[in-house]
Amino acid sequence: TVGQTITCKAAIAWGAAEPLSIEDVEVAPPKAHEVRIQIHHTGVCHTDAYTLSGKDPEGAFPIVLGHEGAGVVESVGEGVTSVKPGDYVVALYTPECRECKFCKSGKTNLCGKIRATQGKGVMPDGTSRFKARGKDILHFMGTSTFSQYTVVADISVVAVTPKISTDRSCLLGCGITTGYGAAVVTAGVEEGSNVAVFGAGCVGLSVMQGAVKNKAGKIIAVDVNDGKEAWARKFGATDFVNPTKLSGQSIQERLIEMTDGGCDYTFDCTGNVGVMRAALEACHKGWGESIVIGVAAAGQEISTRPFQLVTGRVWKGCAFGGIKGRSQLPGLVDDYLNGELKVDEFITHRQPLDAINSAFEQMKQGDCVRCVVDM
Ligand code: NAD
Ligand code: AHE
Ligand code: ZN
Repeated sequence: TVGQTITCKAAIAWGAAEPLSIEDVEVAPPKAHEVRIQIHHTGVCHTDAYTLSGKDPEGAFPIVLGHEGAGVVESVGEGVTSVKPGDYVVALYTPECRECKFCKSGKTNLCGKIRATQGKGVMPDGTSRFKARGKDILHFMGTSTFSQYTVVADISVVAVTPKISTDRSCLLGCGITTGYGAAVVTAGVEEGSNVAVFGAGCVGLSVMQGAVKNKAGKIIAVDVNDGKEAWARKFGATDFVNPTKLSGQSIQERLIEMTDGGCDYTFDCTGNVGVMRAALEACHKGWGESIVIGVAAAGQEISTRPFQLVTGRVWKGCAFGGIKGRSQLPGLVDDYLNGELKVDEFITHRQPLDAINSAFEQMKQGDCVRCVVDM
C-alpha cells in the first residue's frame, strides 16, 4: 500500500448536527513530512460533539472528526525521521515542531508551525488527503482519528512503546493528558495546596489525579451529578460538593469557607462560563489561580469584577494540559506502565466504528467517562 491510495471506512460528518455516516473514504499517501497511520482505537471527546454541533467557529463540513486516537504507522512521506512504519503512535492535535517561536519559548506547548492550516481543516500544503463520493473531505485538529487510516503532519504524532495497548494510549491523546497536565504542568500544584475541580468527567478526574501526584492538600470535586462523587473519590478527591444542593450559599462562598479563605488552585472542566466565574472567585486572595480547560460554545464570554484580579487572583487556561506531546507523552506512558497513572479506569463504554453515533449518545449521559471506539 506504500505510495498508494487506501480505501477504508471512516465516519464522515457531512453537515452540522447530522449523525456521522460510515462510508468508504479514499486516503491519499503521505506527502513530504507526513505520516499515514492505521488508527486502531479512538476516544470520543466533547470537543468532537462541539464541532459536530455547528457551534465551533472553526468547524467546517464535510469533515472526518476525532482527535483522541492511537494506532500504527503504515507509511511515511519523504523527510520523515521521527517515526517509521510499524511504530505504535498517538496522534497529537497539539503538535511540537521544536523550531517555531512558540516551541522555542519554553513558555507554552502551543506550536505555531501548522496551526493556520490545521484550523482550516487541511494539511500544511493546503490540501486534503481524504476523498469520499468524489468530494474532498476536511481534516480535523490535524488528526481526524474517526477513519481507519489518516494522514497527519510528522510533528503531529509521537511513537510510544507497544507495551501500552492502543485502546488505552488513545486516551492520552486528549482527555487524560489535558487534565493531568493542567494540574502538574500548567498550575504546578504544590504540596499541601487546596484544589477545587469543577466537573468530574474525564478531564476533571485527570486533574484530580495530577493533584494527588503533586501531593495537594484538599482536593474538592464540584459536580452537579451526585453520581460523580464515587468517581471523584476513586481518583483522589477528599471532598465532594454538589453546587445545586447548597442552601442560601454560592459555590464560591462554600469553597472559601472550606479552605480558610479560598483555594490555591481551581480548574474549570465543564466549559460553562458561569462555572468559570465561580472557579475564579473561589480562589484565595493574593495568589489563587484558576485554570480554564473547558471549551465554551461560540459567542460565550467570561466575566467577573476586575477587583478579583486586582486582589491577586490569576485567570489562565491551557490546551492539552500544557503538555508537549512529542517530548512528554512517552513519560506519561511510562507512568501508566509503572502503575502510577490511571488510564484503564476511564473506559466506561466501548463501541465498534459502525456504532460511533451511539458513542456520541452515551457521552451525553451521566454515567459515561470515556467511550473508546474500536476501528
Ligand atoms: P464530561 O462531560 O465528561 O465532564 C463534565 C462534567 O461537568 C460532568 O460530570 C458534568 O456533570 C459536570 N458539570 C456540568 N455542569 C456543571 C456545573 N454547572 N457545575 C459543576 N459541574 C458541572 O466532559 P470532559 O470530557 O471531562 O470535558 C470537559 C470539558 O473540557 C469540555 O468542555 C471539553 O470540550 C473540554 N476539553 C478541553 C481540552 C483542552 O485542551 N482545553 C481538552 C479536552 C476537553
Ligand atoms: N476551535 C474552537 C476552540 C476549540 C479548542 O479550544 N480546542 C482546544 C482543544 S479541546 C480538545 O478537546 C485547543 O487545543 N485549543 C488550542 C488551539 O490552538 O486550538 C474555537 O472556539 O475556535
Ligand atoms: Zn478532546
